[in-house]
Amino acid sequence: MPHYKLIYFAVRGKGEFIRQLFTLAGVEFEDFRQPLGSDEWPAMKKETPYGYLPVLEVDGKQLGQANAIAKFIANEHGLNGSNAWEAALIDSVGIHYDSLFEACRPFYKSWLKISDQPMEEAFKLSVEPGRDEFFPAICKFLRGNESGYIIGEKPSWIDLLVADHCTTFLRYNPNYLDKYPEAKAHMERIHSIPAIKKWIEAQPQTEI
Ligand SMILES: N[C@@H](CCC(=O)N[C@@H](CS)C(=O)NCC(=O)O)C(=O)O
Repeated sequence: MPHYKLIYFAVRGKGEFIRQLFTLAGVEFEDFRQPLGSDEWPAMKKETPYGYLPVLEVDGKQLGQANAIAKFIANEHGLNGSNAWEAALIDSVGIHYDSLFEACRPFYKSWLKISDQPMEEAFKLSVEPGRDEFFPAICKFLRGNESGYIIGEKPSWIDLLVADHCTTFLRYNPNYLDKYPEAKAHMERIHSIPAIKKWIEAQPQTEI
């Protein structure tokens, strides 16, 4: 088994679903959590493939971009759908999610205090419109799939990504998913998978 080192910040953000993916796959990994706002980050940033975290090191070789990391692990461990069609559908949801993540960036910046915009304003002006672009398609997938997963008959990396997003914004605003009950039920379903439940219970309860 290769040595996997997942490098991310000490929050959930775009790293937690990958930690959960390793957990679901039953694969050991080094869970490196860089403290937020540390003086080391600017130098580290220059050493990453794209200037961002997460980065996965596999026996010292680096892979950047959260979705590419997730697909790599998921492909190796049966968590990227059951065939090429399902993998493509999962990919399409991942690309759709990237728009929501970018819409949420002003909120994260405000939370990190690297922008002057009040969090409440970022939530109203950026997160809520992003949510309303994103979740109708997710709920449609969920209504059309008896398995309870977004795509296919078994959990995939996209279930973990979407469920973790829901955790963040339900913590901020318990009404976040009132218009999208299928997504809320999905989050609860994913987070009650025994391995995931156990993992979450052992983690620090960070806001983002
Ligand atoms: N497209 C990248 C975006 C990753 C990203 O935005 N990472 C943020 C944390 S969530 C980061 O590294 N921020 C530090 C910085 O910009 O210096 C991905 O999906 O992995």
